[in-house]
Amino acid sequence: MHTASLLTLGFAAVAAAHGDHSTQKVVEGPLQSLWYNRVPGDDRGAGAESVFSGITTFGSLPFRPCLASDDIKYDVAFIGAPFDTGTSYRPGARFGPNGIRQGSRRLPLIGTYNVPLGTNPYTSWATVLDCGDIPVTPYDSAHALHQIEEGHYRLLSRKPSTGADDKGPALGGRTLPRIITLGGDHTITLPLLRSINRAYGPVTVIHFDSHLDTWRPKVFGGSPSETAKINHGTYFWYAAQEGLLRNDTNIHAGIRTRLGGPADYDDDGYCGFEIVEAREIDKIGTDGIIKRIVDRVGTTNPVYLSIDIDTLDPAFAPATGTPETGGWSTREFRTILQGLQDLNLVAADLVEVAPAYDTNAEQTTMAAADMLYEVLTMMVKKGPLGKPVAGEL
Ligand SMILES: [Mn+2]
Repeated sequence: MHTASLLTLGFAAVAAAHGDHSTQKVVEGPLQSLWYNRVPGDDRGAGAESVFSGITTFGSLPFRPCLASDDIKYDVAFIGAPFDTGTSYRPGARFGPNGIRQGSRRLPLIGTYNVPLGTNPYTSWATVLDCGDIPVTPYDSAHALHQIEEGHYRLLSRKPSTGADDKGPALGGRTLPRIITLGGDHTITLPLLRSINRAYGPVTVIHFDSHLDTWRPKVFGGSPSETAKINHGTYFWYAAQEGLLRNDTNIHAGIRTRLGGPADYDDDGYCGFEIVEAREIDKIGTDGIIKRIVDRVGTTNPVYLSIDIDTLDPAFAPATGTPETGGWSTREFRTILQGLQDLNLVAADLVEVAPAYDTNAEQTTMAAADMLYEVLTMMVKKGPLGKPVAGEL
């Protein structure tokens, strides 16, 4: 008798012994350790695969096709926006969502408890999912931005898993889930803020970047068309024009770009941002950077957090569209992010990861994943939003 037949007979015998006549497979026996290839300390649910096998999701979180069904509920959702037709130098950020997921594979190994923040974002109250990517055309930027806004709003506007029936004290608002978007070049933040605006009205923005991104369209090559005017250096100018930013509460941090001239800062003030230069860390340290941000944005305003991976020095994150030397280390940036744990973060993005320029050690995508792990942990530590929404919902 063949080995395969012996195995089949053995399997049937086990099923019969348990009186199980259903089609469900019996998960026991000598091969179980082969079917569930997990390492000790992996605290994800039963059935999870080892961190180096299976389909890649952010931090090995469960994948659900959230855009296909409003019945899928979550408290925090990761979604990709694979768009890079707004780049001015190196393209390739359309592969950012895929790259960040690959760089995040190791997150659950050993355990997911965040020591500095004292929270485990995987095993606390929140349902956290990877919802895949928004379908984005590479041929038509204007249409792509529309796709990103509508895809994001579809995820943002449904009831969360937890606290869905909690009513805010005013405006008939209700609790919303939080969305973390994997870019994509930085242009995507404009449609993401348009979606946020529909739910919350104008929000406070914390913008980590080496560049201002508030430039008037004329700065970028004469703007041959309306579509070309909206790109990864001008989107905040448009966001300000459209009233998406809450006045006098916004801040850039990590800035160290060259300028067309000092007048660029005038435009920036017009857009409602304060500026923390990257080099300020040498004088005021991470505590000083954190204080400047928290003093500016407050702890009650709904805050949108946008992280350009080029905030980090190219020594730590070389795989990005427009790298600038003189940036923070991954240690410094993680400490700064952890210092924002008391803020009212409603959504976030991490953009400009272009994996084709990375090292074989996945240096940039690993850094990006770790920054988002800090963001996820802060959101979970803060608890359900429980705030009224002032927009169309
Ligand atoms: Mn940038």
